[in-house]
Amino acid sequence: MGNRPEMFEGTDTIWMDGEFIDWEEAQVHVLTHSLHYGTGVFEGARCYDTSQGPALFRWEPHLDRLYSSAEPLDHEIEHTKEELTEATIELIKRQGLRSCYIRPLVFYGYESLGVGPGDSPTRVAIAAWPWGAYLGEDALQNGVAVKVSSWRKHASSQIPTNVKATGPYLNSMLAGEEARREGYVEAILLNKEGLVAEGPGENLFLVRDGEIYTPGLSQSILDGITRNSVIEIAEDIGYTVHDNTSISRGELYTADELFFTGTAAEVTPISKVDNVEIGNGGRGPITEELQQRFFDVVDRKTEDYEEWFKYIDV
Ligand code: PPE
Repeated sequence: MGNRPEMFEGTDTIWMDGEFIDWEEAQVHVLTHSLHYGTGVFEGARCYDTSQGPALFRWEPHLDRLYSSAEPLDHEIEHTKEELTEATIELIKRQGLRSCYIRPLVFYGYESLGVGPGDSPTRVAIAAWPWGAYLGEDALQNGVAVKVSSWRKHASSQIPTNVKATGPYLNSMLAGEEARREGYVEAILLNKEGLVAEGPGENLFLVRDGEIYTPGLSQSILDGITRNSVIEIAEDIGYTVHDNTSISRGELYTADELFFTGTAAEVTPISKVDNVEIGNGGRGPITEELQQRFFDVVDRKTEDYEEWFKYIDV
């Protein structure tokens, strides 16, 4: 095959169903169940090249979320958490990666077709590749212009939103592409009630009068691991964090600061919503402080939060 896409340069191995195989060999049949019905579940985690060497960031919560996402879809993962951890570490070592994004995927394979997965086997794959700033380097400094999507976030009464399943990302894809077609970098989705939910692949935070707000878990959002980390970091600095709120659309435009969090997006400031400048129209001071602190933590420039890291012995 050859001609690996640019995004995946520097990689050569995928772990699939218990084996390390060549990147190009990691193929599935076109009648794979999850390809037709979006019945997979996945994770996105990061390995940071810290001052103490490469380390998985908050690996356990990511793994726990993968296994709990699998439950409502009736997936039975035949591998233990220890096996997947070992596989991931070995995958990173074999490819000589230091800083990378890790994508475990659990999906129904090829056996029978029809909405019910029937005898289709649950298969597991893990990939890891270098992935820099999700919304661009510039985004981390200057923030991103976002559009409030005309698409609503699906309600968790329709498709569970605390489950990281593949199919529901159609909702994210539609919102993101609508925004990009109109020249924005990213979208914000309102939930079925018209309250702020999250970004297509990020949780959202708002700063007002020196306090921090983020939509509660009942607002049809993913229970983001970066969200939880940033809440803890902010509270440890001394900020009041309201993490069980509902935020109205109007509050977005009048916020002092807004920012996204996510494994891929890390801590990304939002500069404008629907072309209305937020605060000074760039990265706000509290966002900058939290972002700086977040990067200091993941680079292991500080000694606290040590329990968030699983070091890889390279
Ligand atoms: N909400 C959604 C809908 C979401 O997809 C993510 C992660 C988050 C919130 C933040 O969750 P956490 O990563 O646990 O802090 N989105 C993943 C996929 C991004 C992609 O483009 O693919 C991610 O950041 O890895």
